[in-house]
Amino acid sequence: MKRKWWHDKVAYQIYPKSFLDTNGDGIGDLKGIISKLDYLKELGIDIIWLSPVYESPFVDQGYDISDYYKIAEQFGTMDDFDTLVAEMKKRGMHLIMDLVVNHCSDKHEWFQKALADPDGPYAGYFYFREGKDGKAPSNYRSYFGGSAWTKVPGTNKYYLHTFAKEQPDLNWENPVVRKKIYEMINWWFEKGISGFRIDAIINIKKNLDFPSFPADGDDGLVSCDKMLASAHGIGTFLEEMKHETFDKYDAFTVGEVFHLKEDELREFIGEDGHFSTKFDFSAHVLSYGEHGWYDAPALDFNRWRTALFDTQKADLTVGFEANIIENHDEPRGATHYLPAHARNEAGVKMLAATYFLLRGIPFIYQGQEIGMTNCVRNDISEYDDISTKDQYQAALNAGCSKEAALHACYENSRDNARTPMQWDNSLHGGFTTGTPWLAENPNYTKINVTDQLNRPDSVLSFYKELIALRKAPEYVETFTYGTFAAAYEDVDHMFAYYRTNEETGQRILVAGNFGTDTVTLPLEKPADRVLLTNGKTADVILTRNRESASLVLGSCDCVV
Ligand code: ISL
Ligand code: CA
Repeated sequence: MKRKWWHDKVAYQIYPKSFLDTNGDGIGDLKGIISKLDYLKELGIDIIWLSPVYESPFVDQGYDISDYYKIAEQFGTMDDFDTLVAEMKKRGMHLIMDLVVNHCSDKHEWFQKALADPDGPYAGYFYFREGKDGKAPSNYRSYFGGSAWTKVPGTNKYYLHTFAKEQPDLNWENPVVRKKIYEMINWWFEKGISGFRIDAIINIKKNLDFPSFPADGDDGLVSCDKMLASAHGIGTFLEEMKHETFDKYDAFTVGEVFHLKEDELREFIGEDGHFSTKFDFSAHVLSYGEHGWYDAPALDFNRWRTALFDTQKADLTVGFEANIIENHDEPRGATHYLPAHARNEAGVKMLAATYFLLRGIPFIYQGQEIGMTNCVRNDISEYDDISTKDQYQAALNAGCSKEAALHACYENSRDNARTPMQWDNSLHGGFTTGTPWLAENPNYTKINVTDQLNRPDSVLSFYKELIALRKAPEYVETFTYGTFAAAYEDVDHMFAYYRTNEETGQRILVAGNFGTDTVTLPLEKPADRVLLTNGKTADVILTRNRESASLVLGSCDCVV
């Protein structure tokens, strides 16, 4: 396997709006990020993924871009951005931006020109189609609810938006559009960034017949996914983009790739794949029910473990996955993946160690490193997110009580991840001196960075040790390139696997007991040493008796 600069790196996602506000307007900003670079460097972070900071009306928190060449005013200036890049370079860190090119904002100049002249060239930047019998061209539901087609005023035409109506889909079939996108990408590379996280990229290839499908809900609509699944040939676009942009800069790219078609893995993340890596969403999709996330089933440990392990097995000879337990679209891992009895510091550390040492590039989402949790709200008005409002309404329409609908939001709302970063125990968790754009989680008094920096047994200190271990010269080869093999799969609530360096024979067991009972695991041979435990060393008993080497793990114990 050809070695790449990013193979052994650790990445961290920043959601700028909620990270740190330096001017008291209640909105996080670039200056806030710059002021925390030393904190991230200390933690051991190499790559920062910055969620969108471009000019935007913020209908979908910046994932609706009105100017790809400008920094949103509330985040700062282009000078601030250049300073961020320079300060990161000084620290040997890499910046990757969010590339949102399936759609732009309806306020983007291109869409405004298309509206002004629906038969002119700019209409060809989007999907404008004639209505059928006074209705939309087909029965697609957008991801944020309602039809994915919205009427172009004063015409019988509709435009396609797989997300909100303020996010018209860009027409990738149009070579002019593709060329403008590639120019923009290269313009950012010239500023010194190292790559991109690529948003909703599976959506760029449409089935141009736009056929209707049988409805999958009472609204008579069908998920856009159905149309996307019937579209073929995305690889041509992705190869062209890579050739015109990423390849020229030896970039690190991570695709937001859902619903990969069969046999496409190598094409996407193989040695010469479209992307360096893609996020493993096999666990995330488990939190979708039949109609979205409001009717999601409770997380089943075995399904979760199987999903992650299947990804590991499939990837082994192909490439690298980007491993995550959180991002800005998902609930907090400390709440979502941990059973009730494990929602404590020991449990959070166990979750950290078990996902972090899987084969692939580990990503940490802001606040995850201190074990931030989901947030209880009493009314839907306390949420901001467009998708949360849609799912809440869908729940009510389906006959759920207000309490049940709010509970679903507590479990799965994207806003759980978007509450302000909890820096200290001062008002608003030290995020702002003003009023935060989204109310903070009141548990900042207990869960915050300052407290954890001062405590050697904190979740934050554990993450530091974990990152240092992953990069330690004597183990980095095994953790980066070593094989993955599941272990003790027959033991209830045991998340365990071996990472093995086939060349040196070094073999490292990672095990976490997510169950309530103490478990004794027989070992093939006595272990040389314990590299890391979650601070409960007293309960982790390694029996070194030659005849019966075994490992005893109490509830929430983990050991490497
Ligand atoms: O249903 C999905 C795929 O089948 C969705 O999960 C979808 O792909 C995902 O929500 C895309 O998310 C990204 O693009 C959105 C934005 O709201 C999210 O924040 C972003 O991560 C639109 O740009
Ligand atoms: Ca601010």
